[in-house]
Parts: sequence; C-alpha cells; structure tokens
Amino acid sequence: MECIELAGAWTLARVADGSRRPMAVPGDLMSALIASGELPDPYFDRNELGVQWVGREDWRLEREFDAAPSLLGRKRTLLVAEQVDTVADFILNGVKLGSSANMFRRVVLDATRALVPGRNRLEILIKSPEKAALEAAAKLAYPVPWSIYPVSSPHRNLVRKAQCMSGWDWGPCLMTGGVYEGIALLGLDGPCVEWTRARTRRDGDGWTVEASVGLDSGEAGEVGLEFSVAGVRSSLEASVPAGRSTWTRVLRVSEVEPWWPVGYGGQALYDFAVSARPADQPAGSGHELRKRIGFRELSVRAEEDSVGRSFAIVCNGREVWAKGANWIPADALPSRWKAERIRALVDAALDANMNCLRVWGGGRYESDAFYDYCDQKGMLVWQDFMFSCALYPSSRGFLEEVDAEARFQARRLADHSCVALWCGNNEALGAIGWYEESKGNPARYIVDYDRLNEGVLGRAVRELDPDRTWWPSSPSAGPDDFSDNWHADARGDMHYWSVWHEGKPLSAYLEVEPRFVSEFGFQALPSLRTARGFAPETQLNPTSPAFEHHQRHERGNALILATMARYFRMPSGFEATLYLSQVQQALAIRTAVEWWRSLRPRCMRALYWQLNDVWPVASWSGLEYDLAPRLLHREARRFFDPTLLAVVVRDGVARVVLVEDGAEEREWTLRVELKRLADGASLATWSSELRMAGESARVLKELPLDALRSHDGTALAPETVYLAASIEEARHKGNGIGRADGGMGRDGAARPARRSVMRLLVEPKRCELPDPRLSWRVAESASGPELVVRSEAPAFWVEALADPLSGHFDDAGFDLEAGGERILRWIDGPGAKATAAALEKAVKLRELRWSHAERA
Ligand code: BMA
Repeated sequence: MECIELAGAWTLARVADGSRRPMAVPGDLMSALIASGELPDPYFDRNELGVQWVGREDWRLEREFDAAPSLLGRKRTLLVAEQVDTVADFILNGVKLGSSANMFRRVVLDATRALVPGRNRLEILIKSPEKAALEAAAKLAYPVPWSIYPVSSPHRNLVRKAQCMSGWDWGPCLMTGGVYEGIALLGLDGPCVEWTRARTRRDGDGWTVEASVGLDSGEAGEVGLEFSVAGVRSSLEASVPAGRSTWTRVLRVSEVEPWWPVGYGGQALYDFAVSARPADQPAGSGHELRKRIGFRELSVRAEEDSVGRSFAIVCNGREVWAKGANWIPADALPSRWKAERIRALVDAALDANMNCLRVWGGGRYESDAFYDYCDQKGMLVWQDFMFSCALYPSSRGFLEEVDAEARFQARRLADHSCVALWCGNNEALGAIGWYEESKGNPARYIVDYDRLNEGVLGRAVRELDPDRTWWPSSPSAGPDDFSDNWHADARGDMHYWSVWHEGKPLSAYLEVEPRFVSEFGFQALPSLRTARGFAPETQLNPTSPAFEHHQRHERGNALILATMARYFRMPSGFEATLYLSQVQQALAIRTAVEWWRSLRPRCMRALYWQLNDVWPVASWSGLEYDLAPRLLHREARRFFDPTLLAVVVRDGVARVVLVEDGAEEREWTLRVELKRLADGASLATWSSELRMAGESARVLKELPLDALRSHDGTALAPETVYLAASIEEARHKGNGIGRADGGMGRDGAARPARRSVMRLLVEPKRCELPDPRLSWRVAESASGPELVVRSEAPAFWVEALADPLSGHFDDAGFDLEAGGERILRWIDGPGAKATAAALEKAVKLRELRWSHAERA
C-alpha cells in the first residue's frame, strides 16, 4: 500500500473570474477568502450580510503533486476524501473521476486511469450549495418546508450539508464549502479495506468478538486477512471476488477491563486491527485499518411502567443518570474544527461533571477526534442523524443518497464505546405539525417522513449496528408513538421549551416530571469580552444593530429582559445587564436540573440546550465562543455533581434534597439553617445523621415558607432570610467506585466529602441583598497565582474577572457566607501566562446586588 497525503497548501480559484488565492486543506473556502483579505471577518458587526455571495458561486480547489513510478506501478490508485462539502466534481489531469453531493459520506474514486508519471493536477469543483438547493426545489412535485432563521439560505433541507450552515437561531448563515478531514491517494495491489467492525458480546468471564471487514477489490484473487483484537490474532486466506465483499472471524478475548462512562469506572480501550494483502505478498504490505475499542454492554431501557414509558441508559448492568448538554459544531467555519478545540470542548463538559453529549441533528456527524476522545474520557454520546427542524423529501434519489450516508456513518461509529444510541432526527417528527403545507396534507408528509426515517435510517442501524438502540426522533415518546413530546412528560425523551419559547416562569420546570429530557434551555447575553469582539465600541448595547445581529432569536432580548423583571431588580449599565443575564440563565437551568435529578429514578436524564457557540452571540450556550465559561457552565459543575445537595422551592415549601449517583450507601451529618440575609446570623438550626442509599434521591428536610420560625419561635419573612444546608460525611466505608474520600472523582482527584448550599427562598428582587464588602488579594501558589476572595456578609453569584488577561478563574457564580473565604485558581488562556502583578491590576469582582456603582 502506498499513500500520498494531499492535505496542505492548495489554490482556490473563483470560477466567475478565474482569480486565485492560497487555501489550506483541510479547510473551507470562506476561511481562505478571509485569510486573503477578500472577505471581512463575518463574525464582526453585521459583516455576515456582506459575504452571502460566496455561497451563490462555484469555486475550484486546485493542487499539483508528483506521482512516483512506484505509485503508477500499483494495480489501483484510489482518491479518498473523508468529507467534501458538498456538491463537487473531481478532476485529475482534466479527467473527471466522479462527483459527490453529500458532505456526510466519504468520497472514494478510482484515479488509476487518470494518473500520470511526475506532475499531476487535481481539481475539485465545489458548486454553489445555494444553487444546488434551488435546482432541487425546482424539481419537487410539492413543497417540502423547512424552518427559516433570520439570516438563511433557502431549501437547506434538500442538500446533504450541515443544516445549521444555512443560519440558525444561534448561528450565522455561512454557506461555505471545502474539504474537511483527510484527503489522500491510495496505491493498492490488493483490496481496499473500506470498513471494519468488532461486535463484542459478553461470554462468561470473557468476550466474543465478531470481527468483520468490508473489502473493495479491483479484481478477484487470493487475499490474506489478519485480524487482531486486544492481542488475540487470527488469520484467514480468502478468495475474494472483484468489487465488495465482507469477511468475518470470531475471536475470544478474556482478561480485558470493561469500559465505563465517566464517573462509573475506567475507560479501558484495546487495539483492533484488520489488514488485507494479496496472498502472495508479505504480511504488513497490504491495507490495514486500526482502531481502539472498549468492551461494554450498553443499552437503553425504555419500558412500559406505571408512569408511562421509562428511558434510561444502562451500562454493564448499571443505570446511568445521564447529565450534559447538546453539542453543535465547534465553529461556523469548518477550518476551525480543529481537534484541539474539539477536545477542549469535551474537557469543558467533563469539567462541568457532564457524562453525556447529544450530537444534535442540525450540525454534522463529528470528527474521529471527537469520538476517540469521548471513548478515552468516558463521555457518552447521543447521536442524531443529520436532519433537523424541517421536512425532507422521499424521492428515490434523495433516499439513495441518505441510505449511503446512513450506512457509512453507522459503520463508522459502530465500534465507538461512547455512542449510546442512534436517533433519527431532531424535531423532524414534530415539524409535520409546524408548516401550513404539512398541516394541510399531513398524510403525504408522514409518508415522506417514515420512508426516510424508518425506511432508510432505522433500517441501516438495525442492519449494521443491531446492538445499539435506534430511537426514532428527538423528542419522541418511543417507536410507533407519534404524540407531542414537548408537553407530555411520561414517556420517552422530551424537549421542554415552555420556559423560554413559551415565556413561562421558571416554576414551570417544577410542573413537569420527565423521564428523559433532551432539550431545554435559557438564553444569556455574552460577556463583555465577547461583545467587544463583535460590536464596535459605540454599539456596546443589547439593542444596538451590531448586538441585535448577534441575537438570532427574534424574541430573545425581550424574553431575557422580561425574565429579569420577573425575578430581579433591573440592572444599571451594560456590564451589569450582561452579568445579570448570565445569573438568570444559570438560575433557570439549575432550577430545572435540581428538580429533575430529585425525581430519580422517574427522570434519568437532563441535557440542556446548548454546550457551545459557533460564533460570538447571545445564545443558550453555557460556554462563550472563546470557550470561557458563562455562569451556567460553572453552575453545571454543581448541579451535575454526582453527589448533589440542593434546595427545591415548590408550591410554597423549601425542600432540602440529596441525590446520589454513586452505587454505595453513605453516612452523612446534615445541618440546615435559616440565616438572616442582612448579616448571615443563624436564626434556626436543624441537624441529624442520615444513611443515604446509592443511586437514589431523597428529601432531607421540608420548610413551608409561610411557617418559617427562628429558634425562639419568631415568625420569619422568607424574603429576609436564606437557607443554608450542608452535609459532612460521617465516615467512609470505601465504595469501590470513586475515591476513598467518598466521591466519584472524575480524574482521580480527591473529592471533598462535604457539600453545602445557600439559597434565597423567594424571587431575588424581593430581598434586600446586603453589601457583602467583598475583598480580595492575589497569592502565589505552586500551581500559579490564586485569588483569595473574602466576604463580610452573605454574597450570592460572586464572579471574579480579569479582563483583558487571557484566561479565567476556575470557578464563578458561587455564594459566600458572612466571613466566608474562597480561593480561586487562575487558568491561563492558550499560550498566555498571567503574573500575580498583572492579576492584581486586572481583577474585578461582582456579586448579585441591586443597582450600585461598579467597584473600581
Ligand atoms: C431546539 C433545537 C434547536 C434550536 C433550539 C433553540 O429546537 O433543536 O433547533 O436552536 O431549540 O431554539
């Protein structure tokens, strides 16, 4: 096997005028035009509007390379491109090798007859995706509607391209194109190994592995196949036919560690490789595919029960409480889909105690780097097929294209331990009820839907990945159940958007008791640093043209301000408004998650919308575009803590709740206090010893708000006090999972066997928040500069910033008791190194308090 990597420096030609400029491959053509200065930064101000012409034109990627005689000596040379966006022709030395029309399928074309000795010229003609969509629309027998966002490209649902590239309610419309992931020429004398599969099954104290390989041979012949998994080898001489064939070997392995989701155990991975070579050639000379696999039994338990239909991920016999967020592409410009950024996003999720990400159906099937890293780190993946918020045609051509895509992706992801299930689409079932056309003629669109969803996607999963759960849609009450799962909470997975999209109060979260929530969310405005990145200085205002252009939800700002008026006293000034919007976003999602976790085992999952942003914007994201955590992401580390101590205020009663995801029983000392808001003085105290079963949730204390009393029986108005609760682990019995110090540490770090919480009991705006007279000092430590924050009175949602230094503190949005102290570690941004002196100059503190001049 011989390989010429073709990644690197290419040329991008504009077909309309023949102009040329350099282009990096892998990469996208808009990024090349930005780099050459021909396009302004589409993320700044409203520049996005000025770059729409690019998606309406054809572009040609050109590259020259030398072919060594040895390559021409090979029986066959294949051009292999992992991801080409989208409608493209491939021309080698003027010979058209073939075309593609789907960014979600690998392109493999025979280049043998076009290859010449010495200098060769490869061209990839990327056709306008917008034109392709319009051409497809013109051929439709009837309209196939799609959801349209403020800036968007038409008929996005007719082209197999990441749907959100055409604009979304959090993202820009950048109809770019290009070659993403790898592109190479493969010289082969024997068959090409197209795919491999290791279907593992527990077998007593070991595992059987059904190892399969899909070959594509230029001609019939004798082939030597080598299979190896976890060090166990097996070989096979096969007479393969020309074209495609599949070969399977069953191997048995023992003494392998099981793979667990993060927090439940280790993520042991083992080598799996299959190679194919002409039988008369030496071992190692053929084509080989190598990967790492884990051994685990993972399924989804979706069973009828007294409530409705349960939904829980079960791994190696243990039910997993899945907690996390929805993942959208790592950037709006594919050139920035770097493995480092993808790993940094997964690390951020892990840092927030997440164990599950949903790869959402309006984006892309993620890169190998993503799934490999999730395997390594134990991050479970709910995987959508790439259909979202639209109806889709069921013409023969479209279904054939989707079938090839689904089979390619089902095989590609089948051996990733992290992938928990396949889901047909995002909201495409519900969408049948959204559009005039489909409301007027549902039967036609239901048939289209089912032909594609069950007829193609479901079938591909059932055939190629039968051990993995196929879930028809998100939300969905389950197979063959087409009820509205935006409002029904008893069955399957739910999208709960009544708080936000329907403008309901946060207390509405406490009215639903879902089984599995795949989407719910609340927007925040971006940080000042992010706002400065996209708005001119004169437009640093939420309703300035630049700012409104970076708010893609038509009622977004109004919903944010209305919620502020509902719960808080109105902020004064731009920065305070940004901060308060982030406090309320964190408060909203915390309210939902703490309640739903307290409903375990009825509710077994919560994934909020959304983990990340594709550009700088006001959105539902917990992370800023530069990956700096918003207060939501900080709070997530607390409300997703495997051992959660929470206060749920519902129907006029404050309940102290403990939730334990660990398997073992634990003993705690509980302390609950009512404290005076003005100075933190303790007015009433309760303490007790308790045994907490593993994998359970329990109410530890109830306090009716209309009957709060101090030690001496004095009635207490709920707006004048706050509830402080803490648990301390009495002694530890060693639970075998997690750490001897009692916690399910993610990274082996010791977890303090103590939890504490401070909560206001009514809408914050009703409370006279004291001036906590926060103070701080910077201290040096072995791991770098630290900030010691001290409070003289109760302080809520404390945040320390150090703009413009690159980096952030390791926590924010925390509460401090009177006399309380908190040490914050500084985390430098990529390539930055802040000194204590620089921090001294830059630090700024803030906490939830009503309209007062910003501290200097
Ligand atoms: C759901 C998601 C996304 C959308 C989000 C916020 O519909 O599936 O399509 O961005 O809500 O509106």
